[in-house]
Amino acid sequence: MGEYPPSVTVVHSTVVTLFPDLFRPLLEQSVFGRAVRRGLLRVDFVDLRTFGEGRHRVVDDRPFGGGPGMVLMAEPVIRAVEAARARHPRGCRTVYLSPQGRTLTQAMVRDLATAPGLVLLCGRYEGVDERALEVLRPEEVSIGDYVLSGGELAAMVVLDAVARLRPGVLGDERSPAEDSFGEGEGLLDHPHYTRPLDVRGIGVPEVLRGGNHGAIAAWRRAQALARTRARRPDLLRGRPGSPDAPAAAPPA
Ligand code: 6GU
Repeated sequence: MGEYPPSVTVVHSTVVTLFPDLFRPLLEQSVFGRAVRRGLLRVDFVDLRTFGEGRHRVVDDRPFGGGPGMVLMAEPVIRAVEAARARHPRGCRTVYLSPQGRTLTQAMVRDLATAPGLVLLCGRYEGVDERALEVLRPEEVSIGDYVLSGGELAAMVVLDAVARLRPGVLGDERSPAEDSFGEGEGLLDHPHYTRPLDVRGIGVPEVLRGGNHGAIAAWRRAQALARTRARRPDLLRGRPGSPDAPAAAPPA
């Protein structure tokens, strides 16, 4: 029903990582895998190890100043990202996945989806030598306030969220405009039910069993609003009709 944003352009992403194999399940399974097989999406990899130093292709070293863990060295990261960028047209965007980044939102996903290509840099260990970031100037993105052992899972989150905005990826009958945080309402989703009618004595709301589409739509909207108010009141802040919204202008 809803329209896809007309400006969605990302088809091709290149991931810079020490662990390309971690992405295999995403690329082969389910919605994402089907889109890749149909040629709606393309994900390539630059193996950071290839750009390591010496016979052992070393990519990390101990931090100046001491402390635990290892730091990814600047040169291998710079060369790997430059190699990845060379595979994309001008205007491609580089995202460094890191807990220090801006927390990803659906608005950021929609914006990233307009890029002519994405280069996703996955960190590991304690992070990347700051000078690589100074040279590459990537956009730094986090997926939430918790710590993962590397950027790979976060890169998969970005890939999935961007990919499903592309026409055809979800299948014909669905549109991301109807999502929670979608273009439309920015509300949490309403509850869903399927067969059978009775699950351990719990039924299905009567309104969903009649064919009154207006009543169904109204019920779903009310449920979405009530859930959002209960679970994520922050999403309602500033909306018309919410307590802290600016008062409506008096009639002239
Ligand atoms: Cl993007 N990377 C890591 N390592 N941890 C995270 C994250 C990213 N986002 C949240 N936690």
